[in-house]
Amino acid sequence: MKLIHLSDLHIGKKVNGFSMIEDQKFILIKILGIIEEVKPDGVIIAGDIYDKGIPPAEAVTLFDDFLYKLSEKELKVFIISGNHDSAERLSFGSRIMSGNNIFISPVFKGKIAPVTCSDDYGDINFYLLPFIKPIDVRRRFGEMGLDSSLSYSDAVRIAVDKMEVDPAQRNVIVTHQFVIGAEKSDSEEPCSVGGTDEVSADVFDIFDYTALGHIHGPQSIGKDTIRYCGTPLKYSFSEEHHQKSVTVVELKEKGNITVETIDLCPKREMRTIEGKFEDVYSMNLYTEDYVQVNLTDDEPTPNALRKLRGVYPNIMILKNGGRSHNFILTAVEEEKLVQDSPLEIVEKFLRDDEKVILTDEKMKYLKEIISEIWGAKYETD
Ligand SMILES: [Mn+2]
Repeated sequence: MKLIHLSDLHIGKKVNGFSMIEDQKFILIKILGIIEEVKPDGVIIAGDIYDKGIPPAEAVTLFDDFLYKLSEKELKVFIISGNHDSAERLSFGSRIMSGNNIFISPVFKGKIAPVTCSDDYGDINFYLLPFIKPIDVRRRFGEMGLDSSLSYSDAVRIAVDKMEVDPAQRNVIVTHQFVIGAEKSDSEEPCSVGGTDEVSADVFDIFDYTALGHIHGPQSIGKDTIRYCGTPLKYSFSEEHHQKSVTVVELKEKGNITVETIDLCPKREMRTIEGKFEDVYSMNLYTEDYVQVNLTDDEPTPNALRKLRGVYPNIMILKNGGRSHNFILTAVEEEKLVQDSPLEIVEKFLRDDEKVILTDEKMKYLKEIISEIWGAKYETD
């Protein structure tokens, strides 16, 4: 049985204020192309389908379309909810969809029954474990007398124990947790202080393949068969050197399993450009990539963002002014700045950068000056 393992689509996500929907649409089409070629028997999506519990309409439309195209193929789809999803909303209609070979984890209620499929080598059980917290396990297994000291590791261990997995068969778990040893990036939900949300990899020892979601860089933990496939797109500059991919898993007879990857090429890359303003500006390499520009001049360059946008229309972050000024502005913040009135801008600057709150008297004085410069339009806030 051949499987394609995906996770962390985060459909509807904004990165530094930029909507990723066009990039997501593009990459999902690429993924459908890979599926067309590989002809898997199943597609796994290991959580964080959406970026928000209540995703924007365009995100739902895009995912609905993707799911429909998957359903037209001869394959099964296994989906779980991640920490970014609402388990209830994601599983809407799931009992109906299971009739069309689309299996979505219901809200965690305790014992998980597998979805069993078969191939020439026998049965394969798919356990769909949605993202869970210790509190979910304590609530569902009240009779065990678990208290607030229950760790993530033990919570997931209990959830797995209750599955009563038959080790003689082939078993796949789809899960969305942070496994100890995984290398993080900046676009995951901030992890708990001191790593309390970490789960020990040995919890998954009983499974032939552990299809993980949650961590955004593709990586295996300890062995090939405990694996994060990673996001299909880069969602932060900390990921600029990642090679995003889909994971292809082939299970033959028990114990015979191969794991490979197929690289994904995005519509727009995400990368950092560093140098003096004149050099960066005159490179004249027009690109629609998402860039962060670090200007290393000693002094900030006036209107740098506006000028650079001619060359890098999708500039996301500008670090302007080298060591002496740590002036960081995202493009969206600048746009907001243009819309703000001068009074709001001065007030914000004094409050955030200088830690000064204006007295009524000073505010009045400031308004007078602003109105003198720009006219009566900005007299009131
Ligand atoms: Mn995620």
